[in-house]
Amino acid sequence: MQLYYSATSPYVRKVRIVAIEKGLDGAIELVEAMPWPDPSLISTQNPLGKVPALVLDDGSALYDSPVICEYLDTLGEGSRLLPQAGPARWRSLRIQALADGIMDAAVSIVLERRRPAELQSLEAIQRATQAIRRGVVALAQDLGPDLTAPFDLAQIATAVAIGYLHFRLPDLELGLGSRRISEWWSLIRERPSLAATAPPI
Ligand SMILES: N[C@@H](CCC(=O)N[C@@H](CS)C(=O)NCC(=O)O)C(=O)O
Repeated sequence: MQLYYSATSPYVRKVRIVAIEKGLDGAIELVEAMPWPDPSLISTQNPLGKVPALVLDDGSALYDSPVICEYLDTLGEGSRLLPQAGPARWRSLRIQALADGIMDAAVSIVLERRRPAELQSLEAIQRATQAIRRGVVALAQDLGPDLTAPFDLAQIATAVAIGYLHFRLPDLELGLGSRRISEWWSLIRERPSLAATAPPI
């Protein structure tokens, strides 16, 4: 399998953490395909021009990150990262959607800030910032009473979202605003799959 990736994408990081946690890291070749500024390479695998895309051995490609994560979860070793049925599955998928939505809002701020100052929309930045603030509060509630619960897809998505806020928007101090998130973060931050996929400084 080949993973078309960029080193700073949080969606790619989520997929790579899942691959490591499932013991599949060695089965995946990384192909760098930076969508900015040139989406031509990634567009050969994902018509939307976005990383990640996972090219399977039969030449077909999977995207986007929730689909790839679920696919890898069916292949790898160990217990499932995404429960297969029932309320636990819907809870995990909801938390992943929340974490991915926080990443979407954070990426939109990063892109807005890259525009010339006179073209930036303060309103768009504030709207996305509020969405992130609400999202982080909800993620903290979703962690549940047991902070040592298994590192499943919900926790992986949460960790990647919080990590991306630290990485790209440290000035907004959005990621560790909640004591609960801070406590949990200090428990999981040394995990090898997180360390191995940390974005370049
Ligand atoms: N929902 C997608 C989001 C992927 C995404 O937005 N990737 C960004 C990189 S962080 C990208 O490739 N953007 C290029 C573009 O929007 O043209 C997923 O979960 O895979």
